[in-house]
Amino acid sequence: MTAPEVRDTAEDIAEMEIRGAATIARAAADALEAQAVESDADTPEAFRAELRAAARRLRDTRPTAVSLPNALRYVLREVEGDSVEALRESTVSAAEAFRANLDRAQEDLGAVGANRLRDGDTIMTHCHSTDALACVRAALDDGKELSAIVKETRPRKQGHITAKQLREWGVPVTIIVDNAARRYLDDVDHVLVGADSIAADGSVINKIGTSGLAVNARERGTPIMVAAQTLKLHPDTLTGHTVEIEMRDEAEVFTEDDRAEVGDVDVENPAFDVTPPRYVDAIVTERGQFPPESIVTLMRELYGEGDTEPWEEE
Ligand code: RI2
Repeated sequence: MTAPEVRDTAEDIAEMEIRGAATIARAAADALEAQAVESDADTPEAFRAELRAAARRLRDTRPTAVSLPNALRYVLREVEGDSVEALRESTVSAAEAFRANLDRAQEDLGAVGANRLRDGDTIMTHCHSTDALACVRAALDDGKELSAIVKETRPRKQGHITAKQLREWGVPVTIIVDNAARRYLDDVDHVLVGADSIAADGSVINKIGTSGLAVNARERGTPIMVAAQTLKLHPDTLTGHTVEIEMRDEAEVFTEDDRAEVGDVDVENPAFDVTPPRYVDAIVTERGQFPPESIVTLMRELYGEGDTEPWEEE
């Protein structure tokens, strides 16, 4: 059987009810745990097969944020035992360990990122990233005062989530539309964004619009800081694979009414873009900050050269 939580989580990730690379990873680990707890498999083989099927279902929801398959790999590789009960217990403790690591990584990353932020600095944000906000939180906890220019982030306006969080923390916020970013870059001390995936060459895959922002920021001389825990490192890129960019439904950017008004046009709605490493000043992780070109060393240390995926059929 497939646990209802697996189906619900998969749907919620696909619909972006659950979103943000780290949050998706946590939800995936939770769903595997639910699968293990609710499984009625009567043999270890059947239990493992169900868990692999659940992982495939979760993995197939969105293609770009590598935190999702990295979470599934982490949990599945810890599953061990000769009985259903032992397998169940090991899955539950793997999910618990995964969540604890995630929390710790984000806190440690925040402390590193906060060191880059000075009292009185203004940041510019794009989309909503819990890793990026962890840096702000840690800087505020250090007693620094910050203000923020928050890009709206079309088409789904996740900038509003960032603005709400920053206001709850007492940070003064100015919202701008995405197209206004360059005009405000001279007023900004740091561009601070998250990442859905980091490639072996140090390219940053993040919400559509990040690359244009980074190019503009470089041209204005504004430093670009990417907050990304190591869960965002994409191991497949070590062996030459590229990161798939999710194309989302056109209805997010062009409605039926728009079509009736405008006529027959093609619509493209990429969710992410790729920022080349030369436009990024630092990638901030829980292991310290790295120039993007050196991230490959950390990736190799943490993920090796890759092997068969634990959700493939045996
Ligand atoms: P955290 C989001 O993608 C944004 O691109 C954001 O920068 C990134 O995930 C990382 O978020 P989406 O799920 O893991 O909104 O830092 O498409 O929370």
